[in-house]
Amino acid sequence: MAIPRTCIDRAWLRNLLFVRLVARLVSFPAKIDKTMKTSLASLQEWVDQVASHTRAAQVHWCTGDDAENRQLVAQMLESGDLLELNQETHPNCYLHRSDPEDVARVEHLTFVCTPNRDEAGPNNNWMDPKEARALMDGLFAGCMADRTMYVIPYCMGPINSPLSRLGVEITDSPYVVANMRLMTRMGTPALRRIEEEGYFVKGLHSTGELDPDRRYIMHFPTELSIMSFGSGYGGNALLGKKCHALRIASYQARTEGWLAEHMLIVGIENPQGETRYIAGAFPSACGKTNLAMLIPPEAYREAGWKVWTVGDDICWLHPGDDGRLYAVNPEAGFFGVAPGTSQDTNPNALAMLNRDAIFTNVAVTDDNQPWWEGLDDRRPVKDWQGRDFDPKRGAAAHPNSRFTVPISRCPSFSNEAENPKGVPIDAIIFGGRRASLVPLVMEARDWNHGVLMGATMASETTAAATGKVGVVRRDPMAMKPFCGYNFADYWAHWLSFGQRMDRLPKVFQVNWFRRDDDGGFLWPGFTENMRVLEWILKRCKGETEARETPVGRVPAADDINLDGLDEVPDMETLLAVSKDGWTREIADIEKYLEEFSGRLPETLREELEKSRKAL
Ligand code: GTP
Ligand code: SPV
Ligand code: MN
Repeated sequence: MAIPRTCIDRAWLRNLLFVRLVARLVSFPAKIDKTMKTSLASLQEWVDQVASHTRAAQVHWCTGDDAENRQLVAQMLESGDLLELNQETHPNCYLHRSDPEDVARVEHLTFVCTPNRDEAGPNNNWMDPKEARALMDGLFAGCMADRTMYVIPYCMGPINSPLSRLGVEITDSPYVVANMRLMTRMGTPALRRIEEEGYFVKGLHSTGELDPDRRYIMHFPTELSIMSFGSGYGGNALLGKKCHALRIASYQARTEGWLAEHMLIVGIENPQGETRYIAGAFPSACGKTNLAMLIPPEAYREAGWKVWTVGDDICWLHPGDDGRLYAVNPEAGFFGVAPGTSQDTNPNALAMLNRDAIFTNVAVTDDNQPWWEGLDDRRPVKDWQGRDFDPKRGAAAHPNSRFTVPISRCPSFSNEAENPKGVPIDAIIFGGRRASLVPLVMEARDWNHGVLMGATMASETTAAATGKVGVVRRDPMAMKPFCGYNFADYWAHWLSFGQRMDRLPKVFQVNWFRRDDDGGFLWPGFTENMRVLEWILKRCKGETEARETPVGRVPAADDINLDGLDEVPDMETLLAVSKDGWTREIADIEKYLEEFSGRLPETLREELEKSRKAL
């Protein structure tokens, strides 16, 4: 794919450069404020150089304070970037309607530009860093001529944690600033830490003309830099999130001996008051936010069980001195999927969405409240594009419509979320959307087998990325779109923890999405997932048995507590391991792993062979 694309880009790039040159000759020079805004020379130089290259009309250094935010919001209300929602029911809540062609991540336009192609691996689109840089420089030239350029210093992770990492995002989008303020620790404290460390990830972003043909998300892991052009959507534009905290961070983590993962972090407190932490990797729109803030079923609550939210999307795992893995959430907010969020499914999310939230691409009711499919049975009047709602045109809210809120607003927010050491992890779970085959829960034989489970997991694609929805694809560790280097090396890195640490978490695979013949879900999900978490924690403490199968250990039907469920699920089907089905699955996995041959760790092959023999 890279070769023809590159040819087109070159011709197009020449045209673009010519247009920019003419524009530059006929326009007046921008007025750039040359006062030093930071004591860090390398940062000041970069900002000046970008301001001059993009010909920004003004440069604004973000402090992150309330007055700044009020001013930005006022300005966006005026420009139409934000619309006010019902301020009586939803104080300080706003709606952003994006360009209809700019509603999700664009995996086909996302590149990892390592010095050589093999380092990026078959799991990434690759472009030569020099070529990518030239392409992006062309796009950015003069692109902020009539716009304000915002400089956003941010910290990923608790501001006082040695595990946190710093970055600066430059953007011309006030919507990005407002979201980064909620999603990261942004502003003056972050800038002070950047100046002390003298070291940060450089992210350059412009919404450009929002032209899907001039849209690229480029990563330069060896240079700790990101360049993103042509999209204002979350994962493409909030560069601290997927671009920094996963793609760049995973690359750094490999050389530094830790892991940057697409995982939620949740604490489960038992009736004895003891809290254990679980990290869970589920692909985009497959249930991380919901699991991170679930409220236990009534019988569990009465018995004294509690659930504490540490993070819902990204998890940095570091080895501790005690041989355990410790997790921090690098984010400070949620950028969550709106559709399906309701009082029944996720009351904690609903409770934090009635103030201080930004909604993107949801519908609105007749009294201007935000609305989406699955919320309740009110009828929306305007759809996500602001048109009169007409069910013939599809859903009222975009399937990937989202909310942004500070994590501290979550009723189940954990006290430990700010712990600079992180929280110790007892179990890692891998989950995906599989209509058949994968049982409700299955425990790995050991760490190496757990890595194989993660490396070979698959899931149906969702609306979180552009492209077809509902297609089953391999999504190793839920990192297919986010790993900043070759998956084969990434799996080897995961395996290496087996030798280095003696109190590793137990590994499990779960599947909330198995369906019956009529297409309905076999497992009630949401709050009831607590029942599976309880079994997982019992296994971690050696308090319950499991049945050995060729592909992992499953509970006996009556080992999952079903007390209080209105309808008894079909546990036999939910826990079945089909010999034929798994034989086919393993053949398919083998084919997939062949893509990585030459670099694939031998241990993974051996683990797969063990399962095959046992079948
Ligand atoms: P990203 O933010 O894209 O990374 O998504 P996520 O993994 O946090 O997914 P999220 O929790 O937002 O859930 C995505 C969709 O799946 C929502 O529509 C949920 O209502 C639905 N969902 C979540 N958990 C369950 C579950 O246990 N069962 C079923 N049937 N649906 C679920
Ligand atoms: C995902 O797609 O996994 C998300 C939303 O969490 S985004 O920030 O766009 O990546
Ligand atoms: Mn995600």
